[in-house]
Amino acid sequence: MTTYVIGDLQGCFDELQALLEYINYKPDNDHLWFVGDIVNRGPKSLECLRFVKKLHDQGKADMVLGNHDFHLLAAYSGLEKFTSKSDTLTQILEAPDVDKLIDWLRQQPLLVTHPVFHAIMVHAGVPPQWTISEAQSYAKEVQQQLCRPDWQDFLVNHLFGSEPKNWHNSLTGYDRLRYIVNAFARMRYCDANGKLEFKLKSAPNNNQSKYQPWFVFPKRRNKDYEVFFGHWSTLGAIDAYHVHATDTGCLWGGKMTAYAIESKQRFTIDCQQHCKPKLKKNSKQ
Ligand SMILES: [Mn+2]
Repeated sequence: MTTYVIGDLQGCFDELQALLEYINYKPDNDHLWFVGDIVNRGPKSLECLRFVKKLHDQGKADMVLGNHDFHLLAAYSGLEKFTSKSDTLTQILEAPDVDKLIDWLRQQPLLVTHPVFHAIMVHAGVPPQWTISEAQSYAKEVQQQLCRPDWQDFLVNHLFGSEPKNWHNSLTGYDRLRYIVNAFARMRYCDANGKLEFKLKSAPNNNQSKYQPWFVFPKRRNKDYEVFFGHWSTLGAIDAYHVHATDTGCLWGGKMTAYAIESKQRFTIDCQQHCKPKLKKNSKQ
């Protein structure tokens, strides 16, 4: 059995199928990890969502929620201020099976742990001050909230926003949950104590700022596991610092990645230009 970690799909369904063919994916033997941002911006978000759900229902795949997946949950819940011209979510919102798809999606985790290897998957990152077991437990707090019947109230009224920037275990309520979601699903840069910085989105450039990519801090407390993540398309294919970056920019005409955990092999295919939206790169995360 091979566990393949697949980078951000963002509606690039045809490229996903080409990638699975390229790696000779065997549904009965292999397991797929999807790093989140299954939907939005690309042309076939509905197909991507149905495909991942079907495999998950069969016990053949896991996913974690990314910021675009939260965006879909918000759009379904009527949060119009988060809909933008570049969204391609209408097809899902108008699909006959939308309720089932959303009800499944909102119960997905923020962190998945490999059953054998010391490896986890998150969408954006794990703050340097959290141990793996702390991260696992904080991720569950959010999942439990999203599994509650009043999940839409949490999503519409309390989830979105960039505060608090700093984590402390004494944080409570929605502030606590918002930091956890922002760290797992949006973070790129932070300081050594996990203070989040959202204005920076470019690739790292060796600057002397106290804000650095979340994974480079020497005293990071979660280096005992390999951390697989997506979200950061300008970062490139990094396999260092005990992390593996898998968003290689398929949406932007770059590559789509599958990383085989057991054999430590990275596979990529070139992506078609038609998946590339008419947008300035990184104009909005
Ligand atoms: Mn993302």
